[in-house]
Amino acid sequence: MINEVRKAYNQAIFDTDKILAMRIVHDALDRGLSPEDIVFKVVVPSIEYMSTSFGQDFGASLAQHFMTAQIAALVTDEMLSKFTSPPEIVGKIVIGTSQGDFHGLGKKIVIGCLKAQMIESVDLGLNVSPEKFVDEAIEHNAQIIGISSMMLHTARGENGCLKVRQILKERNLADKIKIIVGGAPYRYNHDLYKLVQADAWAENGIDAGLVLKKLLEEIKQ
Ligand code: B12
Repeated sequence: MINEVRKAYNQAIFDTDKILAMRIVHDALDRGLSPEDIVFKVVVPSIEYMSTSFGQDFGASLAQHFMTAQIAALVTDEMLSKFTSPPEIVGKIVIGTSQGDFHGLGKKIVIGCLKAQMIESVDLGLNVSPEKFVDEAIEHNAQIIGISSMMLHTARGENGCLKVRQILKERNLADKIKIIVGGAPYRYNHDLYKLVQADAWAENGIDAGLVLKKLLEEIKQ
């Protein structure tokens, strides 16, 4: 059934038909597909497919990308509220997009993946200042700060991860709070996370959960 749903959803997205896309998702739920499967096996692959087509100029327009993001955000929000409750939380992260960056979909997907992996996430939203990342981490007693950047200048810029690192050092928190980064620029340059002084990066939400669990272990030691 999953292939059939994915194909129908992709076509609806390609036609930027939000109503049809939502109907396909709801029908799939009624037919027994789990909210997790809908996010990870239908929505995420569809975004990746659109991103690849965009990169390779297969005819997908920016408007279609925008609609993919809009519909995916809508579906993801609804599905997240239906995710099976995890039995035990293993750690906590505050996560947002870096200052000046309004690309929020990747972050949303990461939060969904982390939720499924028993990591509690506090969504700080878009365009988050370095001070806010640190203040909120302290406020929520989070061990990890997650910074999502889709543009090179918001990843490398002086109001991104580098500044968060500086504030953590100034407040003597570098051993207690770790930083994980992610987003398109890190996928193109796997060493970029070191340049911006993060502790780690992850390519997608599933990997983010695994990397986070390692960071949590390091903090405990
Ligand atoms: C959709 C989109 C938009 C939408 C955003 C909608 C939304 N609500 O998010 C809109 C149309 C609004 C938009 C606007 C702009 N965009 Co735009 N956009 C894209 C596009 C096509 C796809 C991004 C996306 O949603 N990808 C899908 C998600 C799921 O992937 P992802 O974000 O990478 O997330 C995954 C991983 O990276 C990882 N991850 C993400 N975050 C995190 C965080 C952590 C902690 C971890 C561990 C992992 C992780 O896990 C995620 C799930 O698997 C990209 C091109 C591309 N192919 O990437 C351009 C792109 C990012 N945009 C770009 C640009 C330039 C802009 C604009 C400046 C355009 C303009 N002139 O106005 C504005 C900037 C607005 C701003 N200030 O932020 C450029 C950036 C270039 C650069 N090198 O800096 C790109 C690369 C397009 C291009 N080739 O030129 N954009």
